[in-house]
Amino acid sequence: MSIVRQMLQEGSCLSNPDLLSCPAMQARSEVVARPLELVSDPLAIERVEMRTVRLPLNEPFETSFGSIDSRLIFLVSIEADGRTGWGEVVAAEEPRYSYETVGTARHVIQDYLAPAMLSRPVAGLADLSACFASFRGHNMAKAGLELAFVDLLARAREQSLSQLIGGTRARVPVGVSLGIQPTLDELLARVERYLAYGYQRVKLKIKPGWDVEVVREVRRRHPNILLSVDANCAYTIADEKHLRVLDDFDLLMIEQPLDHDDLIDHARLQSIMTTPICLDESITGPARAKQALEMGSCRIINIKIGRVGGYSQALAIHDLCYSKGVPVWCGGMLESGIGRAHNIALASLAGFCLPGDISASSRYFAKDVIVPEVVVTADGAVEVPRGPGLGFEIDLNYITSNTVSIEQIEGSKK
Ligand code: OSB
Ligand code: MG
Repeated sequence: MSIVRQMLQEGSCLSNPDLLSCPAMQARSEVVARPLELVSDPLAIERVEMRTVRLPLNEPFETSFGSIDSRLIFLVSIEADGRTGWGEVVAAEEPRYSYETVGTARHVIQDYLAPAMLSRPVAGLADLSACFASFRGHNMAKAGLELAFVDLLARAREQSLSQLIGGTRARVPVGVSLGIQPTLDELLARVERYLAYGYQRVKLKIKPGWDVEVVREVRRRHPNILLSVDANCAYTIADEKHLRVLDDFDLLMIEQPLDHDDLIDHARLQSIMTTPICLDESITGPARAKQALEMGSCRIINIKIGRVGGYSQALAIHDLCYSKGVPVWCGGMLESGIGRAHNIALASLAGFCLPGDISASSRYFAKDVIVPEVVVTADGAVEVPRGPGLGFEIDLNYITSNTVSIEQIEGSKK
């Protein structure tokens, strides 16, 4: 039984405005045990490859900041000792969700991060973070390289990513994120479809003009589902009265209602709403997560490896939240299977008790870049792969046939 179902059966979550009171989420005093050795034998990276691949989306994805109908996927691979590790930079083409773009990430990797990574052997994850630390920001660019490094480390040890980072779940609960639709009927049809597939939680993208009435109707038709909303920063504190109406719908959470860098107004909004606020865009690293929790800006955190700058930061936020009994879940960025495989590993950690935005490959693309594709079970879970590294094969032929650009950065001593 999933932890969510368990929490629901205990009757303590949806019925209780304060998720922290769920028995499953009581503060843990024990230290999180993790086999991931932050230190490893020094590894001389020989080459970094950056590649962009255009994958059409099965249908347009619309949020409060715009609509896209294809995804320019940014893959990075690194080579050492005859092995290749794969990562994904989750930046979009335009600076809307975040200031980073495919273009800024390419520049920062090409001119700063890859040269730093190639300049000397890298002795583990902590050393890689240190190598990047003097460059400010550009978390998605840093994370892309870090993901590739962690995949390489896992392959070299013949461990799965999940094993390497100390994951405890064999399967992870998943939900679906549904974009803004041209009509309410189209949204309702998608809600039905994804519930029938088994997804354990439905998240609706909202914006002014597509919010209260939409949520009311979905909730009326589905009184018992786990339902949440994501505003992607579309409101201000001046909308507080309007947002409070959402308290009527027994939502699991409201994600990022206000501006990305405003923890103060989020704290004010949380103090007058019973629905837990979940922060996404605002949480750019462990320090910001600590501030948000101390200020009461949110009660749930969405962790995205790209947004926070890599596994090391994602693990630190997880550990902080786990020790405080704050639920976390794994967000998504419409990744290809490569980024998705990393998300599955992250979501296998103990604190990820709420369903992640980790949908089946077929929810996004006609065909994915990995084999087998990610599938969702009829009871709304994704199996955590056990094979070495990502645990999926890379479909290099398919990647090559959709490649838009490739650049290689070589180390000095080949
Ligand atoms: O805010 O969580 C978000 C996609 C792109 C950018 C931001 C977000 C999203 C999603 C989709 O909600 C999650 C997914 O299924 O990958
Ligand atoms: Mg979000």
